[in-house]
Amino acid sequence: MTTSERRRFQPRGRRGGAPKTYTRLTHPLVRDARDEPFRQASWEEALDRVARGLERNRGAFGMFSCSRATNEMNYVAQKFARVVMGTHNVDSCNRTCHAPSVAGLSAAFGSGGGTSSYEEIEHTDVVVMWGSNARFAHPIFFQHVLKGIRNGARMYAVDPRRTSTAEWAESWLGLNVGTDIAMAHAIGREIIHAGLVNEAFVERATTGFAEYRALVEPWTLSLAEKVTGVPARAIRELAHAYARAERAQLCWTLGITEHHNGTDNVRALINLALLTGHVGRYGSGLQPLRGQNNVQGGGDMGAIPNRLPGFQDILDADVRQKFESAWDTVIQPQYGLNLTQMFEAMEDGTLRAVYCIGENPAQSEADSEQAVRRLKGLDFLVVQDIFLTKTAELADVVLPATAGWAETEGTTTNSERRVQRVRRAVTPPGEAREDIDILCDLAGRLGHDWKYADAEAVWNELRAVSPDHHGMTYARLEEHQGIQWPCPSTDRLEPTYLHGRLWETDLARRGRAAPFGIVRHDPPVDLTDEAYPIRLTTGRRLDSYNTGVQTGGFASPLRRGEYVELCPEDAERYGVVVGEEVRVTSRRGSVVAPVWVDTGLRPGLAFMTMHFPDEVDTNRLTIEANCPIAGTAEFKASAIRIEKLTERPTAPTDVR
Ligand SMILES: Nc1nc2c(c(=O)[nH]1)N[C@H]1C(S)=C(S)[C@@H](COP(=O)(O)OP(=O)(O)OC[C@H]3O[C@@H](n4cnc5c(=O)[nH]c(N)nc54)[C@H](O)[C@@H]3O)O[C@H]1N2
Ligand SMILES: Nc1nc2c(c(=O)[nH]1)N[C@H]1C(S)=C(S)[C@@H](COP(=O)(O)OP(=O)(O)OC[C@H]3O[C@@H](n4cnc5c(=O)[nH]c(N)nc54)[C@H](O)[C@@H]3O)O[C@H]1N2
Ligand SMILES: [Mo]
Repeated sequence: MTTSERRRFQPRGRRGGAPKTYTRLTHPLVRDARDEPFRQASWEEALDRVARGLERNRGAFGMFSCSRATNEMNYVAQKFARVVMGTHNVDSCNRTCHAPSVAGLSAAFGSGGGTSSYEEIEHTDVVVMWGSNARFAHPIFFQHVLKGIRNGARMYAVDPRRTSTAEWAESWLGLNVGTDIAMAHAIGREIIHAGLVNEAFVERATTGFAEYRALVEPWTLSLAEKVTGVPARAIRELAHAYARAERAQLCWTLGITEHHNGTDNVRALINLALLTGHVGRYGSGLQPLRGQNNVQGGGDMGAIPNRLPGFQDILDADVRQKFESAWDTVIQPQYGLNLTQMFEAMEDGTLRAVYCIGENPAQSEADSEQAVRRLKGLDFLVVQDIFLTKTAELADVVLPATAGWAETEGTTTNSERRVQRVRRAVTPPGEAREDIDILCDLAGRLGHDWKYADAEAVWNELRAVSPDHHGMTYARLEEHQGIQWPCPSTDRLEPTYLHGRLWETDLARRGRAAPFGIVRHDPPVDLTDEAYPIRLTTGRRLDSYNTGVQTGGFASPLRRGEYVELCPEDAERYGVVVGEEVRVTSRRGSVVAPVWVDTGLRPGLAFMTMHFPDEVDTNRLTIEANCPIAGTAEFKASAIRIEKLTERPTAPTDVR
C-alpha cells in the first residue's frame, strides 16, 4: 500500500481508549461475602480461610496452575493438588492453546515436545509457518527464522491474514479459517502423485500409509482451491518445496490448535512430515511454538490432569508406585478433569472450590459471560496472582505472589525444551510471598509438613522422579546456559532434536513406528449465515500480552487499544471509517468496538485481540465449542455481524 492509500485508513474519532492499568497486589485480601468489598488481612487470617475453604470442598476441588511461573512452582502446585487435595484436577493455560499439539505429537511419537531446536531453523531449507504469527508472538524464535532466510531458507506462511510474519514469506497462502485439513490433505496427495514420498522412511518408520493414501486421494488441488480459497498452484508449490527440500521445518501455533478439531489439525500436519521424512534429523522437524514462557515446563512438571512430573502417564502402575513412595501418598489410577471439564463441572456443581494461581479465566475463557457465571457459582475461590485481575475480583481470598520473572529463583522451559535458570533480581512489593512458599504454608495447615530450603531443593526432588530431567543439575544448567530435555545422564548431552530412532531400520515391523493420522476436514462449528455473515478470528498483537494484565501498565504509541479489524472492502460496504464505533454481535453476546482497517484481511474476515477485555471483552463473542481430545476451544472461528451505530461517521480528530 502506498502512503497516500494508507492515509485513507487513518483513525478518526475514538482511539479505543487508554487500556486499564493494574496495580501490584501487596497484601492478602479477604471478604466475608461476595457482595462485600475486600479488606486487607494478615497472611495468618488469609491462609486459615483458604485452608477452611479447601477442606470443606475436598472431593470437589480443582487447581489452575501458572504457566508464567517457574517449573519448581508448577511441581509444587500439582503435588499440592495430588497429595494434599487427593485429586488430579490440575491444569493450566496449555488447555487454551497447545493441548492439541501435545495430544497430536504424543499420538504420533509418544512424546508431546516440539521435535527440533531454534538453532536448526538457521540451517534448514524450507520453513513453513502454519497458523503462526511468530513475528508478533514469538519474536525471539523469529530472529532465528530471519537468520535462516538470510542463509537461503524459503519461508511459506499459511494464515487467513497476511500477517507481519507473512510479509517475510516467499509465498502467503491465505486460506479460509478452519480449512487446514483440506490444505494439508491436498499437499499430501500432491506429494504422493508427484512421486515425492520418502518411501524408505514411510516403510520403516510409519504405519497406516495405505489408509492415508486413500484418505487424501479425493483432495485434488482444485477441490482444495475451492474449499480453502488458495490458488491450486500455490498449494502445489508449497507441496513441492516442502517435499523436495533436504531439510524442512513445519512450525505451527494457535491457527491450528484453537479449533474444535485442533488435535486432528495437528495430526494432518504431522502426516506431511511422516510422508517426507522431515522429522528426527538435524534441521528437519515439527515445531509447535508454545505460548506462555513456561507452558512447556508446566506440562512437563505434571500441572496437567493426565501426567505426573516428567510427562509420565498416571495409568502406568510402575510410574504410580514410584511417585507413591517418593511422596508417601496414594495415587488414584485415573485422569483428572482438564480446565474445560472443570468449568463444565462447575456448571453441574461437582466442582465447588478452585485454587487459581496466575490465570485469568474470567477473561481468557471462550464465552466469558458463561465462564464468569460459573466462577461466581463456586462455593470457594482463591486467586493467587501478582495483580488484582477480573478473576481475582470474583474471589473469596486473594493472595499476593512474587512474579516468576525477576522476583523468584528457579527454572523455566521454553518451546525447544530448553530448561533455563531464572533469578531473583528485584525485591517483591509489600508482603508478596513466593508461590511455593504460600503453597507449603497451606500444605502445613492441611496436615502435610513440606519443607524446601530453596528452589533447588524442589528441582532435585523432581530430578529424582523424572528421567528426562535427571541429568540437569542447577550447576550444569548454569554451565551450559540451559539444557534441553531429555537429559537422563549427568555426564552427557542428547542431540538437539527428538525421534532420531525413526531413522533406525524396520521400526514398523517392531510396532514402534509413527502412525499416520486418519483425520477428516470438518468446518468450524459456528457457521456463518445471513444473520452472522462475518468470520471473526481472534489472536495477538506485538505490543500486548494475553488478557492485558501484565502489559496494561505500559504506555506506548504502538498500543492502540482494542479494535475490530476489517478489510477495506468490508469497511466500505458497511460505510464505516477507522475509529468509528460499531456493534459486534455473535450468537453468544455483543460488544461495542471501534473499527480498524487492515489490508492483510480479506472480505468476510474480521480480527480482534484478547488484550483489552476491560474495554472490549472479545471473549463474550467467542464460542466454547472445543476439541473432544484436547479440550481446547475454537477461539479462532466465531460468526459475527457488524452494525453501524451512527448514521454519520465521526469527524476526523486525532489523526496519526
Ligand atoms: N506479543 C505477544 N506475544 C505472545 C502472546 C501475546 O499475547 N502477545 N501470547 C503468548 C501465547 S499464550 C501464545 S499461545 C502464543 C500464540 O501465538 P500465535 O498462535 O502465533 O498467535 P495468534 O495471533 O493467537 O494466532 C496465530 C495466527 O493464527 C491465524 N489463524 C486464525 N485462524 C486460522 C486458521 O483457521 N488456520 C490457520 N492456518 N491460521 C489461522 C491468525 O490469523 C493468527 O495470525 O503467543 C505468545 N506470545
Ligand atoms: N479470544 C481469545 N481468547 C484466548 C486466546 C485467543 O487466541 N483468543 N488464547 C488463549 C490462550 S493461548 C491463553 S494462554 C490464554 C491466556 O489466559 P490467562 O493465562 O488466563 O491470561 P494471562 O493474561 O496470561 O494471565 C496470566 C496471569 O498470571 C499472573 N502472573 C504472572 N506471573 C505470575 C507468577 O509468577 N505467579 C503468579 N501467581 N501469578 C503470575 C499475571 O498477573 C496474570 O494475571 O487465553 C486464551 N484466550
Ligand atoms: Mo497460550
